[in-house]
Amino acid sequence: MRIDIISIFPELFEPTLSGSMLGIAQQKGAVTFHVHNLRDWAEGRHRTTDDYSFGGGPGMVMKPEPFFRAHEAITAQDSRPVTTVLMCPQGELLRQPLVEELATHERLVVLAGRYEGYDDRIRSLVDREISIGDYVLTGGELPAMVLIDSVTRLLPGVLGHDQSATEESFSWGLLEYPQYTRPASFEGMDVPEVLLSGDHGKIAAWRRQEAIRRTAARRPDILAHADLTAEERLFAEKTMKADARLDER
Ligand code: 9D3
Repeated sequence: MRIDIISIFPELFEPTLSGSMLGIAQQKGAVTFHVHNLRDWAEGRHRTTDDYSFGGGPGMVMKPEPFFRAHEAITAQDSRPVTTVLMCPQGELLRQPLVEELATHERLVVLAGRYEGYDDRIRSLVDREISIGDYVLTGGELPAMVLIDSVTRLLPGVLGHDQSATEESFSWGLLEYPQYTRPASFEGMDVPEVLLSGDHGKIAAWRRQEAIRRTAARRPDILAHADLTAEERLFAEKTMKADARLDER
């Protein structure tokens, strides 16, 4: 996969893209990153990329022309078809199924802006608008890096085999079960006995039960879509009611 990023702060990306997982993914040939400075396509002595909002109002708006010129030039650098993503607070929420979909494309062009917003005509260049969550950041750079990290780790050859297996267990649609390492006893807190038993059947059953318990307590929203047996559903409802009673005390 080839990933192009267009930003007015290209230098912010360098440490993330050269750092451990993303740097290794690039060395392995699974992905290439090309970071572009939007200002290179801006006009005038000041290379301005923003302007006042027609109709008035606070905050500056990103001008369309630099994005259109940049997008055309970058698209032409490689013959493979591009999928263009705009990082913006109004976009679709980034969740794992969307990450998996993005990982199937040959080229991504990621637009990461600053200021209050984009001239709306920029959206005509874009295939998907994506937000990373309902909180206010100062720009689209960190969201772009989150997206790139989550997509790159799924590319063929980037993850080891055991990690791909872990991935499958996540697609149970449950949160992770509690994990422990040595020492077996620490400051009066003991590792659950079943994990020391060597009984792999019992261990797998305990982990699944604890994953359900945790998901019921912390993310009832995802539990609703999880793939549970009828018996497991009953257990989930029981633990939710027990927790509700604890909360009342
Ligand atoms: C008038 C309201 N504006 C400020 C409160 C809207 C606004 C504009 C630009 C809010 C944040 C930003 C900068 N953020 C992003 O560009 C962004 C973002 C985010 O803030 N949260 C989660 N995902 C994303 S993707 C891009």
